[in-house]
Amino acid sequence: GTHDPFIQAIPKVELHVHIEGLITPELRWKFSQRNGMTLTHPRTGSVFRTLEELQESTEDGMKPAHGGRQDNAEETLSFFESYYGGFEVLKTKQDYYDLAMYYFERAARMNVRYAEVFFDPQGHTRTGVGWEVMMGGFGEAQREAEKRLHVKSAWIMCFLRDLPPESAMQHYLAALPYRGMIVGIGLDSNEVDRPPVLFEEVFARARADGFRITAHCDVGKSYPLEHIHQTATAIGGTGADRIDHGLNAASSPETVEMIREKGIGMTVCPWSYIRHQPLDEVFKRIRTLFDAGIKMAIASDDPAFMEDTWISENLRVVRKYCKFTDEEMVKLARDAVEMSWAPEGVKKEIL
Ligand code: ES4
Ligand code: ZN
Repeated sequence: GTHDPFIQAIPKVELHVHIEGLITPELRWKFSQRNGMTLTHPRTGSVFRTLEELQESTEDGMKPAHGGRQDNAEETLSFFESYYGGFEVLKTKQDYYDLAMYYFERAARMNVRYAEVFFDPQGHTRTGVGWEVMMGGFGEAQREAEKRLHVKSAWIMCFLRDLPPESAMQHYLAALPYRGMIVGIGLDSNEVDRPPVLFEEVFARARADGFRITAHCDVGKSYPLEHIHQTATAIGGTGADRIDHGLNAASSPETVEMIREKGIGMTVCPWSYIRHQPLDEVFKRIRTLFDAGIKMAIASDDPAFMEDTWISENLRVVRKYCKFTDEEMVKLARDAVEMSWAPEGVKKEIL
């Protein structure tokens, strides 16, 4: 996008970006080529013979069916079909390293100083990748980024809520040897009929072990307010430390007050919502939550699926449509630092 010196100059903390949400068709093609793989359509089984064919099937991934291409509607992949397709091409430690470095290089250029990056281990183990390949590659990139790019980071391990809670617990236990890299536990993937309390056992265990907790609510559309209530008050025993998205809270003054009173911060990724919801409604809700005094971190989510929009583009769009003043933009940037789970010394460096 166009360069904005004010936004560029803000020292940034990124609290909501999925490492797998960075996998563009170009990256997918590059990794598949070097791993000698053939890519196929997940439903029709037809082979993608060129990058262009792959791009054709994924370009409208996030758009609702009626907004997508009409000529090949049944071939067009849904967001989750495209997203999980990206996991298939990651095979080696080098792949994981390169993907993470792709993020850190981009982050450094946007003046991101610290990032808490989501990863979905269940999506990797089901394609046959081992923990040492995945965490080894991520860890090497993380150390290199801190040293060479001055971008510090930590990982948030998300559980796929459309899989059984038992799978979440198995992955939690398997991740414990890597706990030094992991600052928190999250919940993502398809929210339909999957309330957060289904995963209470693993959240309670994680909290007892000293991990921070967050969960996705209302991604792209409104799900029951109950999911936000469970996240804010119940999971991990007393409720999560943060809520990812959760814009539907703005429809309930009692919910807004409860989130504010508990000091729970929300990560807000405007480009994820404006694909599905009317622009004015989205920004009215963000304004309502901000004006109520809820701490908020503007973030990226899945740049590869949202027209290559990253934290800077998300900051730009809230500034424009919420009419945030420069002072309010600075408040947002400071909220992100305060909401982060970075060591106090790292927070002080950024503030
Ligand atoms: C996701 Cl629920 C959801 N929305 C967008 N991106 C995601 N990555 C994993 N879960
Ligand atoms: Zn997300």
